[in-house]
Amino acid sequence: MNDTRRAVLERLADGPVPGPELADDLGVSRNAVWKHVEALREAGFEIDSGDDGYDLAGVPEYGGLAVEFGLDAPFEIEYHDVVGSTNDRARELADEEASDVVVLADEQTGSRGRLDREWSAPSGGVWMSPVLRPSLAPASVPALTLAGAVAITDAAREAGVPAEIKWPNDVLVSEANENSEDERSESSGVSPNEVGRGGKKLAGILTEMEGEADRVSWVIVGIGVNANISAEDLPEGATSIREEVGDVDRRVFVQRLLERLDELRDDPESAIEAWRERSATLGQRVRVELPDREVVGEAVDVAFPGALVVETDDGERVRVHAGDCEHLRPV
Ligand code: BT5
Repeated sequence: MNDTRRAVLERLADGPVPGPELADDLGVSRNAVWKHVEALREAGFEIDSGDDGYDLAGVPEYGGLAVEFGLDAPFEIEYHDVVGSTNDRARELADEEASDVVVLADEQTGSRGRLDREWSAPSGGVWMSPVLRPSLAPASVPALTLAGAVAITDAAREAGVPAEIKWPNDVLVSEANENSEDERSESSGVSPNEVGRGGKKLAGILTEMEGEADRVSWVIVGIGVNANISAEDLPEGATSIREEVGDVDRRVFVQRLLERLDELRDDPESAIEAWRERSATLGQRVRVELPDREVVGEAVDVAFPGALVVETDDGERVRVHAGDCEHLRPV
């Protein structure tokens, strides 16, 4: 948001203020004040003009200015009703040197998961891609995925959803309250009855970056949360905030998520510590699919900058840096 417009909003939020006073305080013309007020009205803010001056009577439910208003983190929001992929749009902005901009959409028509998998993103979700330029070494960037997962989990818990994190990038509602029959799978000599994905998937993260060997240029932490969406509009095995507890105020949800991400983004150690506390994976028997093999054992820790430490049945400790992880039932 333009700084003057932000200042106009902040003044109006404190109570009615006459136009001329506002113009003097902000050092702009009365005509400029009027233009800002009109632009804010167009964006959905209800601004009354009475005898006492302009007064803020209502904030739009969702959208760029709505999220920026009252956001306690230094992000600008670029909002779209519909976009192909927020990550793709964020990459364009990153190429134009943008920083601390968040692409936010109500609906995506071409969104991606990891390894170019399809990601369903119907209207009602929280689909967002912050463009960050962290002061981290490239090798530390995976910690930002963990920070994103912590931020999603905390925002979801504040909304009443008992969310947990599954390594590396899923936020789940654990199957304690769910019927997991449909989530079992077969492979690798483990009985299908032993296997569960660990719960229903509420959110996923797709982190992309550009940089040189010793310097990060940008990182995009693409975050998809199934917010106000019904189960029939999502793939099997998915859940949403609506399904768990009813619709959430997405404006507040996005604000909380970004404020938490902002706290953790330059502090990978805290992100990892917070991740451990919210993890559904640690202590579980897991199977991790790697491109060339699979690792089965107990997930005993997550190590900097985000590797899963698995203790195999013959006592070997293996660090896994990327892969798909399944939670197995105890033998
Ligand atoms: C992910 O991939 O979980 C990363 C998803 C990232 C999506 C965000 S939305 C904003 C930003 N813009 C983008 O274009 N992407 C990011 P992965 O771990 O590979 O999981 C993908 C798998 O999840 C799919 O193969 C489906 O099985 C399942 N899936 C697809 N859509 C889903 C949904 N809405 N909810 C839960 N599961 C889903």
